[in-house]
Amino acid sequence: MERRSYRTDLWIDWCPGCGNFGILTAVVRVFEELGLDPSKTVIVSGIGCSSKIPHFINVNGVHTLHGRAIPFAMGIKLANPELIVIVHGGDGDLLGIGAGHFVALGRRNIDVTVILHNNGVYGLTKGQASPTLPLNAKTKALVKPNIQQALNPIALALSSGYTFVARGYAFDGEHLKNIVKKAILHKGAAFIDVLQPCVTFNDIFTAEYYRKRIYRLEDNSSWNPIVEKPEDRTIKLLKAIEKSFEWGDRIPIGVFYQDTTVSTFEERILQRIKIYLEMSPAKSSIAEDGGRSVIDGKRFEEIFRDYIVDVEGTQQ
Ligand SMILES: Cc1ncc(C[n+]2csc(CCOP(=O)(O)OP(=O)(O)O)c2C)c(N)n1
Ligand code: SF4
Repeated sequence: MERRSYRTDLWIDWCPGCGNFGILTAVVRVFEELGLDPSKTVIVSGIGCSSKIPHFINVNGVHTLHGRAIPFAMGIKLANPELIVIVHGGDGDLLGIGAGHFVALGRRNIDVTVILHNNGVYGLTKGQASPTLPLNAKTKALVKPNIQQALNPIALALSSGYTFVARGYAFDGEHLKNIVKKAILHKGAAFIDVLQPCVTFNDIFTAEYYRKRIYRLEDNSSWNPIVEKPEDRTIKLLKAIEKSFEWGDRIPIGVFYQDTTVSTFEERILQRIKIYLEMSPAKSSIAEDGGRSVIDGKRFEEIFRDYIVDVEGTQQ
């Protein structure tokens, strides 16, 4: 069988040597290996160097507003739960302006994969300090050292409720590919913090810096991040949070946490609206040909019959 090509032929305007290339390659290889249907796969991004990625991959793509990739992705997934939905964004996009949405996705545990291109700077707008750059760090793009504390993306994802949390490195392609694959196959909100050298504006977190420090969690045979029963959740979560603060001489990559015992938001909706999957919003007409919205009272009543409460507060 001929291998499907997921790359568009658009010219890529990332700087030569940028870590985004490694992420693009890893994602495309996963799509090839899984043989994803391009019409059922959607990449959603905000604004930034990293957010140009939907243009380079031959599946459905939406290049949205700065910080708004996650709400678009949540809407797409809930409107059509059959789709595979993947968000790409920078640390400025997802953890600065978009931080509230980042937390909301974790709390809901919607089956969406978020891939953070973590370069410690706002690349597209010329290197300002982003939410992951440590306090007092001074990159060549900054006039003075950074005046703000850094966020810990892994700890934030874990405490927000993401049920798959991992870290990859843009230039460890095989390892990153395996993580992306696991994240896409995971049922629930998945987050990957990808260390992505920005060769133009960040002269601290370079490939050389990471090469000396990165190690793989799975090389330690006692590391088991998978929650198999709800009773194990707290202990595994605490171990993962503790591990997420390891940053300095040694930087772990790999899966920090995976919990398949938590219901997804889609499953919770299904419990309340039995025909959600057959009649998800994407399968229901919302407007007439002329654009006038359609409110089908009968169908509405069918769905919400058990939930309609009259003004006196008695259930109908
Ligand atoms: C509401 C809004 N604020 C600010 C901007 C300007 N802006 C565009 S990209 C960007 C930062 C991108 O940085 P990051 O998200 O870290 O992505 P990178 O370019 O590093 O991949 C900013 C501030 C914008 N487009 N919209
Ligand atoms: S500015 Fe940085 S993040 Fe943007 S393309 Fe260049 S190297 Fe990559």
